[in-house]
Amino acid sequence: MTTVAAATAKLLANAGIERVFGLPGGEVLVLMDELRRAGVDFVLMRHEANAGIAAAVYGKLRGQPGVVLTTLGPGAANLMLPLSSSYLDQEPLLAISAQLPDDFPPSHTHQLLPLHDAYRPVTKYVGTITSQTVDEVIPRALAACMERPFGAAYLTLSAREALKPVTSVAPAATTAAQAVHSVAQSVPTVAQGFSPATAALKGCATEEGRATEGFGTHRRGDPRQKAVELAGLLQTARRPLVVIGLGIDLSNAQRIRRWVNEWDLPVAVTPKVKGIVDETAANFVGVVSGMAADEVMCEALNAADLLIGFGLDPVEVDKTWHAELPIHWILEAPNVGGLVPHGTELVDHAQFLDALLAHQAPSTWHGPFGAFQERRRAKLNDRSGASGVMWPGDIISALAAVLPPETIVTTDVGSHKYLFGQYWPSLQPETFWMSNGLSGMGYGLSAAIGAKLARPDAPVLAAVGDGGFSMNAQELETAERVGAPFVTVVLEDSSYSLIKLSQEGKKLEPYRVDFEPIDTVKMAEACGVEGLRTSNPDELATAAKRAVARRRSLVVGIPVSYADYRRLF
Ligand SMILES: Cc1ncc(C[n+]2csc(CCOP(=O)(O)OP(=O)(O)O)c2C)c(N)n1
Repeated sequence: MTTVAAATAKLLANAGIERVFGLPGGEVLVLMDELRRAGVDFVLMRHEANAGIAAAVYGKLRGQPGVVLTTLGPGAANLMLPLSSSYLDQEPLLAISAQLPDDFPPSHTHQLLPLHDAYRPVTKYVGTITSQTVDEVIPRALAACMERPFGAAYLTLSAREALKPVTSVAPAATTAAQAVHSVAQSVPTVAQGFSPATAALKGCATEEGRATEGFGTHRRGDPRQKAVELAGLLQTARRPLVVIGLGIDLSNAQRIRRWVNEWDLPVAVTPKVKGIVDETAANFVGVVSGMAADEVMCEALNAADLLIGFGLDPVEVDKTWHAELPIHWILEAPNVGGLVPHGTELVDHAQFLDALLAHQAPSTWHGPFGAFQERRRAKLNDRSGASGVMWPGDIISALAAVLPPETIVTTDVGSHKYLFGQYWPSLQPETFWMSNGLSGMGYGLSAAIGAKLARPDAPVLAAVGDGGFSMNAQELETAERVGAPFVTVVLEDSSYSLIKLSQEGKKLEPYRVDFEPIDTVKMAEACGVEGLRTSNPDELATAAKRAVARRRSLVVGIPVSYADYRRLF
C-alpha cells in the first residue's frame, strides 16, 4: 500500500527534487519521514519565510522549483513573504503546508485559515493533495512553477490524508510539458487586475512626455521577421540602448553576450539579471531600476533614441519610465502578472538572436553613452563630504578585488542593495541575487543559503544591512549545520538607512528609524560563526579571501554612515 505521503515524496524525488526546505509541525512529520525514505533531504531552517526564500533561490539555480514544507496555521501563514517574492521575482517555488482535513467539524476553528484563498492571488496553481488527486496535483504544481513567468504554486495536505492509501490511478504519462499545457489552460489570467501605470514620473520624464503604452493580451510573432525589423531600426539609431531584464532564459546567455559584444551595442541590465553581460566591458552602461545613481540611469534611458526592452519586466522598476518611453519590446514570455505590452508579439529569444546574429552589425556606435558612464563611475568615487568611516564604495572595491568571478553575491534590501546593485561588477550569469520585484527585507541571508547549497563550489557573499541582519541572523546557525558556508558583510549604521534617507527627502522630522546596535560579531559567534569588525578595506579583503579559501563562514561588521549613501543615490 502506498500512502499519500509516500506518493507525494516519491513524485517529488522522481521530479529531481533533492532537498526540501522548511520548519515542521506535528502535521507534516509523516511526509517528512517519507521524504527521508525517498532520499530527499530536509533542510531545517529557523523561520518558514527564510526557508521559502532559500528554496526559491536554490530551485532557480538548479532550473527546477524549490520546495518548502511547513505546518498548518502559523507555519503556513509565514509563507506569504516567500510566495509573494516568488511571484514578483520570478523564482520558482512550490510550497506545501499541512491543513485541517475537510471533514473536520465546522466548529473546529483552531489553526484554521483560508489558506487557498489567501495564496491564490500570488500563485499560479493551488491544490489539495488527497488520495485521489496526489498523482495529478504534484506534477501540475511543479509544472506551474516552471511555466513562464516563473512563479509559485501552493498545495495543502492534511495529516489524516497523508496516511491514507492512494486511490488515484496515475495519469499514464503526464509529462512536464503536458502538465504545463493543462496548467496554462486552467490558470486564470490576472492581467485585468493591472492597469497601465499613470503616475507621474519621478524625475524621469522627457520634456515631450512620450506616450504611455497600455497592456493587453498577447500573440506570438515570427522571430526572423522581428530580427529583420530590429536590424533595420538599428541602422539609423545613433544612441541605441539594450535593456535586459528578468524575462530572459539563461540558456540564451551566450547568445545575448555575443550579440551585444560583437555589435558593440550599449547595454544596461536590471538587477535581477546582473552578470548576463560583463559589467566591466566598455559597452556596459549601468544598472537600471532604482539602484544607486538612478538619476543618471534615467537620463541615459531618456537620451536613447532606440530603447530595446529585451526581456525587460517592469516588475523591477520603481518608476514609470517603462510606460512612458517608447520601448521596442522583445519578449518571449509574458511578464509578471501575465502582462505583455500592448501590440507586442512574443518571440522565441534563441531563434530571434540566431536570426539577428546572421546579420552584420547594422551600424557602429562610438560610446554614445560615455558621458553617462563617466558620471555613474564618478558617483562611486565622489568622497566629498564623506563621513570618515569606511566609504561604501571601498567595500565594493575591496571585495571585488579578491573574490573570484564566479562568486555569487546576494543582497538584502536597503541602501546597501542600491549600492551593490549598481556597483558590484558582476561578470557571470546567475551570480547576483536580490529581491527586487518584491524588495523584501530578510532575503539576503536566506538567499545565500539556497545559493550555496545549489552551487557548493562557488564562493557566496551576502551583503546585508544591520536592520535586515537582525531579522534573520539566526540562519547563520542553519548555514553552519547544513554545510553552506558563506561570507556575510553587515553594513552597520544603526538605522533603517534607506527609510531614514526617504524621511529626510520628504523633509520630515527624524522619527523612529534609528536603533541601538546589536553586536554583529557576538551574533555571529552565538551562531557558531567567526565574526570580525573592521573599518579597514585591506583587512576586509584579506579576511574574506581567507574565509573563501578555507571554505568557512565569516561575518564582517563594517561601520558605515547612512549619510554617505546620500551622494550615491
Ligand atoms: C520586510 C520589509 N519590511 C520593511 C521594508 C521597508 N524597508 C526597505 S529598506 C528598509 C531599511 C533596511 O535597513 P537595513 O537592513 O539596515 O539596510 P540599510 O538601508 O541601512 O542599508 C526598510 C525598513 C521592506 N522592504 N521589507
